[in-house]
Amino acid sequence: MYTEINGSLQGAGRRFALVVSRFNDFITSRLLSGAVDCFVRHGGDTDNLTVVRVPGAFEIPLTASKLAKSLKYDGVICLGAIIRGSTPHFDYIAAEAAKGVAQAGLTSLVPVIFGILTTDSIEQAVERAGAKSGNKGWDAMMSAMEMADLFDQLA
Ligand code: INI
Repeated sequence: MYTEINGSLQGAGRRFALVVSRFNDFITSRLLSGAVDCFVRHGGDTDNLTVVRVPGAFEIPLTASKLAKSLKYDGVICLGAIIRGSTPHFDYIAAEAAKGVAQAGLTSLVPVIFGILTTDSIEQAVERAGAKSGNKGWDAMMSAMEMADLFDQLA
């Protein structure tokens, strides 16, 4: 019989940092609302959340890395919106953001969650920020809670 380890979804007692980009704030503010709502609905206390604002998605990885390495948090959640339609250098920013967020987790060994939208249009971003395709901020918080509990079990 094998052993199976799963992370549970609980916010109680958890501390998370959220790195939120100001670029495309009309989207990222909705992602933040979704993440906070998810946390509270799973028993979390907003006093245990720290929100750090950065200019754009490009600045997210460095900031997430610093927060993760502080070891003050059970996880770091990265929220941003990179929209191709209005971004000639979309591919560079999107690639650096994805690579950098992964690296922040790998080098700190603290869960760092990718909640950065990369879409072709503003409409697609709106859909993923609380309209018809859910809210990626909510999803990111779910992943953070699951990973935090999983890492407690693996410790
Ligand atoms: N930053 C974003 O978060 N999303 C974007 O769509 C975007 N566009 O369109 O360029 C964007 N650019 C800013 C970038 O992230 C940096 O903040 C900037 O280049 C300074 O380093």
